[in-house]
Amino acid sequence: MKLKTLITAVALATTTLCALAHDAVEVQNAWARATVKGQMATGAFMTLTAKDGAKLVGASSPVAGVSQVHEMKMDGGVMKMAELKGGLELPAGKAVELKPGGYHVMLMDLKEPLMKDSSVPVTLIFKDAKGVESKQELKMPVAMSAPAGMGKPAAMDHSMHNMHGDKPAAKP
Ligand SMILES: [Cu+2]
Repeated sequence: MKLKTLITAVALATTTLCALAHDAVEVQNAWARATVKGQMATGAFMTLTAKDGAKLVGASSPVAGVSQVHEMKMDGGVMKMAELKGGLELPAGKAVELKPGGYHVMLMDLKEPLMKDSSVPVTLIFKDAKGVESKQELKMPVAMSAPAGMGKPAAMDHSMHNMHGDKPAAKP
């Protein structure tokens, strides 16, 4: 499991655009928002593509007491967020974006601040069409805001190959 985590993390940090073909759900552009001292919660963001369709039903992280799949929406003119009780639907082959202001993985009860330029382990829990649960371990880079180049359509242009020129966040 350790090795797989490392490979996933390095792949995320360097060649995010290359499909992680062995996983049922492809994870791209993952990052978590850095926190300041005393801040108890933050969001983690990414683009998920489930080849055969799946649901993101939960998450966990050693740095957070509670991790939930959240959505943000307008409610009577006020932006509110709440747990997506049934999980986040990932239609087959369709990229679903988790981003600030929309869906996100909420890390709560933080045990330590998330330092900018570090990385945070997050495990995503998926359910496939048959209801079979699978887990995917990631190491997400921690940043103040979406790293440059993220949030654009993946196939936009070839300069995207260099968008993760930053050093790999992974440590064994
Ligand atoms: Cu939230």
